[in-house]
Amino acid sequence: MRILSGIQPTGDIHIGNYLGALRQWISLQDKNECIFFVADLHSLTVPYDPKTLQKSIIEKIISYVAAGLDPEKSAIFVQSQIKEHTELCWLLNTVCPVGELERMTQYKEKAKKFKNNINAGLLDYPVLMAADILLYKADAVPVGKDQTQHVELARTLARKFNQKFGKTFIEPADVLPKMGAKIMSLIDPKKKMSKTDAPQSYISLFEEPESIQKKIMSATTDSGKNIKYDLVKKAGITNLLTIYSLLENKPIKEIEKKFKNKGYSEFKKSLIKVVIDFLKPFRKKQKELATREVYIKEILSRGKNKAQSIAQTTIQEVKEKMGLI
Ligand code: AQP
Repeated sequence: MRILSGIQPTGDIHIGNYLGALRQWISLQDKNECIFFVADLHSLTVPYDPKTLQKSIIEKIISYVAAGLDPEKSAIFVQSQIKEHTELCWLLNTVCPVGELERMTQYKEKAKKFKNNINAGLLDYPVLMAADILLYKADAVPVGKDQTQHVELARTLARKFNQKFGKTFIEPADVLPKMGAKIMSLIDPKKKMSKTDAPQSYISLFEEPESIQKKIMSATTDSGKNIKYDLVKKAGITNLLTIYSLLENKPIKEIEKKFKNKGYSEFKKSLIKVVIDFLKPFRKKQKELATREVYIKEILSRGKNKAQSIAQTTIQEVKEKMGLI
């Protein structure tokens, strides 16, 4: 299968992004043709600092490799370096009903969060994402739960285009992890963990041990005492249990048993150790890669070449089908 996905350079990649998306990418790269990119064009739709964006893009590439993406197995590139993404976005705009975009959950949430910057790009984000996917005729898109609505739109647009202009695109499937598709904020466990929220709400993949300790110790829980998985009554503890279970690779039941009759503080202290130990090799690799500028450039250049040749072939086909010269 051809697999494709991306992450925006909007902030630090956190354990939610890792457990929802990156971890799947890493396990899929052995048996599939994988293409992963940094979604820099998407990140322009929310307030950002042009002076730090380039640095943030490169940091994401480093994060991908430090977390376990293998550039020998996966093509890795930067979205804005392949102009066909925006070209296909425009062409798909012409088959996309505006109503489909206005009902998108992410659009509504971001429009609320960034009230003073509700730009057309924010509304059009899902069409660019459909273009990202359809350009490479990807079979499957590994994402967290918040992105499934957008992958569904990619399928809708593929179908609409195929009906109007003849079979061109594959309808891509979304691939979600069984657990961890929606890791919640440490401050507000009713909200998803997000890069653009306050730093206390997430743990970055390269977070220092002292900071991990502070964030977990102050993570919101309920007023009870039991370490029990209960999405409705104990959202905070349930979120921490999920993180524990995924990082330790142990079933929730086993962790509940381990902490039976023990308090939240003991559980949190144990979780701190689990998270610190799990992230330690990532921090080490990230530091090493940060000094290897030439290697990172080489990865990007190889990824770009591969992406470009697929993208150019698809755009040519699409333009011909749409009657363009
Ligand atoms: N909390 C989460 N739990 C599981 N998966 C998640 N993803 C995001 N948050 C969680 C998945 O990570 C990938 C990153 O997507 P993105 O960078 O395009 O933006 P996003 O989905 O909007 O993620 P963030 O972290 O919340 O970023 P901001 O704050 O910029 O909006 C996607 O596969 C996503 O599903």
